[in-house]
Parts: sequence; structure tokens; C-alpha cells
Amino acid sequence: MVLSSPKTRIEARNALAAGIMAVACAATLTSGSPPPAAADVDAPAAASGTVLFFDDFSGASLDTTKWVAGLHQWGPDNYGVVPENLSLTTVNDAGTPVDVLAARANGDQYTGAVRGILATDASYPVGDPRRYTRQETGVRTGGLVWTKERFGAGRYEVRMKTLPYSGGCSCIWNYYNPGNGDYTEIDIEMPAAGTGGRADWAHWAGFNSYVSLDPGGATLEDVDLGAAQNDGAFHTYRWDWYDGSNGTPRIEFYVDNVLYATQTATVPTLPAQLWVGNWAASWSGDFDYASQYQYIDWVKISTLGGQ
Ligand SMILES: [Ca+2]
Repeated sequence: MVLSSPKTRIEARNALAAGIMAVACAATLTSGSPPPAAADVDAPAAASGTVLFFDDFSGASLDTTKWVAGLHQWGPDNYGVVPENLSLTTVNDAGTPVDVLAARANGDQYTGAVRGILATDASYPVGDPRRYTRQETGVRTGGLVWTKERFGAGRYEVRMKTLPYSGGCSCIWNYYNPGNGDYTEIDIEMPAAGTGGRADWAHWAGFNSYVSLDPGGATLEDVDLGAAQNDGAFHTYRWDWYDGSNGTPRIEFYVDNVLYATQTATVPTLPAQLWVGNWAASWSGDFDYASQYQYIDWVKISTLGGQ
């Protein structure tokens, strides 16, 4: 989750170290009807290894044995992520019903009932409502979930439709920062942090990895995927993380099974929680809309074996 500057990034992430695990917020999650059998067609392809984690969001509500419905705020010029922007629903994907987690983003034209937050007391852990103060506005708020458990090296896959309009980062990252120098972060961010103001912002992804927040501790790549990701179709975003125990240390980044980047200089080794959703990153566009939705079909973490 690239912030506006290294300094604010470090401050925010030190605060995160206070404890992500602590509080599962009260969520206002709703669901549609039970999924029709046809929804099974959106199941992922056969795994290359053992499945460690999977959710296709087909239940009656968010599975809080797997996920925390995120309440958090970091970075400048946004009012955080709030559980009120999360819901389970079924969307029509070219005639096929697909059960999804819908993560709403509210832009500068938003006048609805959701209220955003600012982080005002870092003595409380991430996700603890006492850490934040509710605001009178709901603009520039997002929706995001993170896993309750930490996961290590392996294949991470998310099938989703990214946010369609400029303003809001559709993102996947894992994160571990206990404050003792240990650090794990691997990101896929759309748009990339350096491309939110471009006319072709929807073509770009940030592929990032970190082993520390010190200079030289990160590899940040802005990559042109060659086509707009907000084309109304589901796409599968993936990284294969080889930490040294399962092959030469590297991270391979894929979109729809096409390899776009390989990073070898900053490969983490420690298990981390996976975050999936969207947030109103100040660099992610113009926010000239009321509300828009990111639709997440499924999330899977599996082993890569001894490759
Ligand atoms: Ca699904």
C-alpha cells in the first residue's frame, strides 16, 4: 500500500505494527439469496498445490472466521476504509450469476449515509474503533478486508473486477510488521502509485515487494498491462512467492496467467496477513463520482511445492 511519501508510509506502518489482529469490527454485511448452482462455474482452475485458504464469497455473510471487515485509516486526504462499504451480493457477469464481495468506493460526489474516519489515537491497535474518530462526511472512503491468519510463501490469487472509475486503488497486499525489524509486504495496486493522473491509468499496475522500510528495502515497479483493467470483465491477479524454501527466492506477478514482472532483490520470508479491497489513495485519481464498486469473486492461497 504505497502512500504519498516514505515518511508517511513509515509512520503509518509503524502504527500498523501496534497490532492488526486485535479487533474484528461490527460489520453491516448483508447478503442476497442463496447462490444458484450455476455460480459454481466461477470456481477457480485446479490448484497447483495444496489450498491453504479459499473463499468464494457465496455464503450468507462475510465469513468472519476467515476475514476481518476492515476499519482503518492511513495516508493523507482520505477517510479510511469502513465495514459499511462491504456487502455480499450476486452480480450478473454476461449472463452468469457470480457471488461476490462488493467493496464500495465513495467519491467526492457522495452524499449518502456512510461516514468516514480519521486515525486520531495510535495507542489503540489497527481495527480498534477507539483508534479512529468518525467524520461528518463519507467521501473518499473505501472497503477492504484482511485475513485473520498469516500465510507464508505460495501462490496468491484474486479474481475480481477492479474499480471502474478514476479515484480509488483496487489492491491486494500482504503485510507483516511487528516492529522489531521483521517485515513482509507484497503488493498489486491498480492504478500504480505513479500513474493515477494519467489518461491511461486503468492500464497500470504497481507490483511491489518489501523486506524493510529502509532505503533499498523495496522494489517498486509500475507496469503497463497493455489493456484497461476496468473493461467490465473479471480478471485474475496473482503472485507466486518463492521464499527460498520452495525454490530460488523470487516473486512472480501475473494477470490472467500472463507473467508481467519478476522480483528477486527484496523477497520476504515471513508469513503475513492478506489484505484485499480498495482505499482512497490520494494518488489514485480524481474521485469525480458518487459511488462505485469493486467485485471480488474469490481469493485463494495455495502452496507451490518444490519448484
Ligand atoms: Ca464467488
